[in-house]
Amino acid sequence: MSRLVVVSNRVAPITEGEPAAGGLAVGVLDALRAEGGLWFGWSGEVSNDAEPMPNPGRDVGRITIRTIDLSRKDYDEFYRGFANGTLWPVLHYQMGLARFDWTEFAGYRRVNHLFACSLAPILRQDDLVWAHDYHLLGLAAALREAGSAQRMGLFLHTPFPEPGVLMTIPAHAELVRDMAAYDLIGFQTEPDRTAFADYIRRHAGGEDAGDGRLRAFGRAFRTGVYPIGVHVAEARAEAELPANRRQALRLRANLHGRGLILSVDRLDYAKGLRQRFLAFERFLIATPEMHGQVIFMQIAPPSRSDIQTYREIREELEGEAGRINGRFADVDWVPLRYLNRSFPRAALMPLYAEARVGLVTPLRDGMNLVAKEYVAAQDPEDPGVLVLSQFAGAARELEAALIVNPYDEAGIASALGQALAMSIEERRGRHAAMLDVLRANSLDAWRDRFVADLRG
Ligand code: GDG
Repeated sequence: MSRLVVVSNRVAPITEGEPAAGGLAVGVLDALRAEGGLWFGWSGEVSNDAEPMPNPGRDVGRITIRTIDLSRKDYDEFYRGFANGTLWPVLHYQMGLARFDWTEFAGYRRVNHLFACSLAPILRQDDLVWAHDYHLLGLAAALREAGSAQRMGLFLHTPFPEPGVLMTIPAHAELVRDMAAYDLIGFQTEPDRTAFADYIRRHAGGEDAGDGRLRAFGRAFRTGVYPIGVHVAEARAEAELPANRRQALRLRANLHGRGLILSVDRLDYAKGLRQRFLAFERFLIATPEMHGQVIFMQIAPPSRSDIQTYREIREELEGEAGRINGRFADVDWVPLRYLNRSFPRAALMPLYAEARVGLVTPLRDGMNLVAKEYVAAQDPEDPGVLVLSQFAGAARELEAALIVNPYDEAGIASALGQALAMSIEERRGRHAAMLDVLRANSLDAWRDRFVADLRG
């Protein structure tokens, strides 16, 4: 059987016998562990050399890890520049926060070529190449230029925006032409796939041959929808494991029976944290009887902190948290707990299980695994309520959540009231419906379907 070669911007630090950190890493590792394979990507190191040499390969069980370092110029133009300064905001419909610079776009393409030049010589003829995410839209095109003819697939973890939004990036045509060099492009939801197909038809002179097949730029390729999932039973088991519950028990003792609203997000403007803080404030204004009865805890590990827009959102949130607490706190109650730090994954699941409400309100999100983990971690006999943004990919599947518009502070405030007052029968019913969907669209199903379609 053909070997699986996974390419992602970062190769997650993995150690044999230890669980991996996040959704992508878990999904990729499962795939590689099952059949063995190669994982290729950036080491996370920025080198002082202008042209760093590839690092020596390393085997972890049946997985071979190959990494390259980036030069300072690559890091600035590719990673901080086009990938996270242009693509990330535009893919999340935040055009006002995006910048564009042709030099950075050239740097983005250069790094895609750098990946391709290091990878092409170690590829075997019948390898399957599975690239991940918005950093590598140009990898297949670069590999083809380097003479690689293997089957290549891309899974985009972010949303794909409507053509008018994508076209705010001056290099949109080059980007999409590069993407067409893949044999399979996977999206999180049908609207993402449709937006891409619309662009191909209306702006790239291509055609839609039906059944996800597209033709453009002299190539035929496939698109499909593969909603990423979670390991459902594992999340619940981790939530119940005594060794994981240390923090959760401390939290419970400290809540004194107050209802907990919990949010967990990388500190990113696309996650809608500011609007969420204001919605919580709106809730406190509207329900004085809940003062002293409820606590909102926001866990927000810092992310991409060397990018200006990310520093700004961090300062802004610190200001808002202080202001809201200053306005409402009492001698024995502080309504908002803002934790600007990360937790071990194992400790997160029991924290989800403690929360009466999981508040997940991104402005846009490809999927949002926190929403799915929150549901999976609940006790089915006494589950909490998920309040979920209509603009998270997860809302396409988790229809039994309380669906809100993340820009509607009053709407979120009212959903919080509804969630906190919900009867146990209704909570159980909604939770069971969501659990069914999570089981059907598990992380295993995501990986197996993508790899099977890529094998084609
Ligand atoms: C991208 C897309 C898509 C969070 N805090 C901690 C921690 N986490 C873990 C969560 C979850 C993961 O990180 C975050 O996943 P999300 O899906 O919520 O968001 P992104 O990071 O933006 O992921 C997204 C995803 O890719 C997969 O395709 O769903 O739309 O943007 O698993 O649990 N993990 C640990 N400590 C923390 O403090 N260990």
